[in-house]
Amino acid sequence: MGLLVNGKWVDQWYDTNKSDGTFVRQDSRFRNQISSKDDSKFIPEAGRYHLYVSLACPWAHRTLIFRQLKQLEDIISVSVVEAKMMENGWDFGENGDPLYQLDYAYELYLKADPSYEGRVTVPILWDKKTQTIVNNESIEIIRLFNSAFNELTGNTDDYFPVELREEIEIVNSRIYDTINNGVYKAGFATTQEAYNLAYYELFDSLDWLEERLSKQRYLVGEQITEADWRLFTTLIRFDAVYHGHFKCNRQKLSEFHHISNYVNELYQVKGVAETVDLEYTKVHYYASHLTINPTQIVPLGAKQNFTAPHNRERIY
Ligand SMILES: N[C@@H](CCC(=O)N[C@@H](CS)C(=O)NCC(=O)O)C(=O)O
Repeated sequence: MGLLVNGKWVDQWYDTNKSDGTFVRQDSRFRNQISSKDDSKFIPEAGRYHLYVSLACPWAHRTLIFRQLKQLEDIISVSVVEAKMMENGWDFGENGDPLYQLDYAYELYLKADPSYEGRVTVPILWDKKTQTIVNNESIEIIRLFNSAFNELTGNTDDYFPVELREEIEIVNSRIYDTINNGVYKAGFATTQEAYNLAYYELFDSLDWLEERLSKQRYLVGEQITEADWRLFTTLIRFDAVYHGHFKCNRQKLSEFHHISNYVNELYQVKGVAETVDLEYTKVHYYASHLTINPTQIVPLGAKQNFTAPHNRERIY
């Protein structure tokens, strides 16, 4: 784990903790859009873009789910980095990355911009034509997948409908701060106070969610929206990783009746189960974060069953 400084990779643990021990996430740098407007540098084209992901990463996982839901499998190619992220950061494995045979993701960032400084993160949406990063912010990549390629795929399913946007944003904002990023704030805290705060905020939000999902089937409106998928990728990892490794242990997710039924339902949406790999995910977290788990032992734990029958249709 490290970052790019002055064109060079520096192996260093998170430098992004404030002096009070609070984990702070760096903003993503590549923020281009794909659109068919005349002045657009990046236009929707089949075979032009490539997505680099880790199956462990909840942010990258969103983009993989949207690639499935929006039937982009033949339009956008994808490759998966090695599970472990050690001193050189994300690793492309023995054969290198499929486009340029590079060894590490930081080399791809340098290829996109030799002056890039900072963390090297996944997901990465890459343009094969201009050989650069289009976007490395999952929130923007899923919105782009939601609509930019509709004319090519004919799939017009909309997970960010105009009439629900305001409420989606309100829900997203609490979920991002206290759940998606909240588990990291608990796990990467370096003071007891910072951990306690993240823990209490996280479980307050899970209690709020449990209550909300006892009355409605999805987070916003009557349909699945991006808010559900943004939450799902954190929830599906909860018992396997965040409960133990990140010390988010007031209770397990499976002990929340409504939330766990909701997770099972989303897991069973067509195309989603094949984007989930909890064994790989456990190896990534437990074996890569040496400051939290220096022995790198990956706990065994019971196999989880997300396909258990649920009766949500009948509840509402
Ligand atoms: N804001 C980014 C965050 C992406 C992110 O932090 N990814 C993690 C993996 S879960 C990563 O690549 N971390 C490597 C590092 O920070 O060095 C997004 O949502 O796309």
